[in-house]
Amino acid sequence: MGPSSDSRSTSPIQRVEADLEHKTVASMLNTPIEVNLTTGELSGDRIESAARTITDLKGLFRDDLARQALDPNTLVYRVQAFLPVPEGEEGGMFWGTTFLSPGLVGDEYFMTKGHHHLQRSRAEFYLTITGTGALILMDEKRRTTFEPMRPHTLHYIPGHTAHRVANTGDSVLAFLAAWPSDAGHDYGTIARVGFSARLRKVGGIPTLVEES
Ligand code: M6P
Ligand code: ZN
Repeated sequence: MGPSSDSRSTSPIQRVEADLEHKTVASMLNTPIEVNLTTGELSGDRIESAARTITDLKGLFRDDLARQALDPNTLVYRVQAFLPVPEGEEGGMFWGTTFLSPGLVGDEYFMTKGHHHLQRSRAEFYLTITGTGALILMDEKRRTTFEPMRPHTLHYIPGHTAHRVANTGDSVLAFLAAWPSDAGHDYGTIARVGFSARLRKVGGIPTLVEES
């Protein structure tokens, strides 16, 4: 046997260097997030989750008596998010999935709270995975419009535009979202003045009805 196969031939310094190299390689191995493109579900150990029940959404719908008549634990939507940098930090990106249940409160479709971005200029993408619905957009002049959402539709939400999603179908509406890490959420403005129109089921058809 030659000296190279004898462990005693490796000096302590060489052994430490070999260990360090091993640790460096190990610390460079990040486990990526996985996106199930059939359901929209995100998985991985850095995913955060939040849920909104019909009770959490007091004040959101036009007909509060109809809201109160529903089971208080009814899940309206849940959100998964991958926030790789702290919220508010400039230059990063966030990724999320929203799962919006089907349902009505009176004649108004189940919907997300909706928000402006705190930094008004920040834009966002939504990509529908499954289900049908509507992306409701309101510009700075309070003009409200909507875009139909169905599997594989991609929606660009420009800056300075409030946005919310309603489920107009009878199955879960799941959509992916990507937005800048410094966008932030301004819910207060919507809570105070709302959108100028609501998406209601009129004669069986989703219709934007101006607020009186
Ligand atoms: C998308 C993104 C998120 C948002 C979520 C639910 O996933 O726009 O930033 O939080 O929808 O919408 P909301 O915050 O209006 O309840
Ligand atoms: Zn947004």
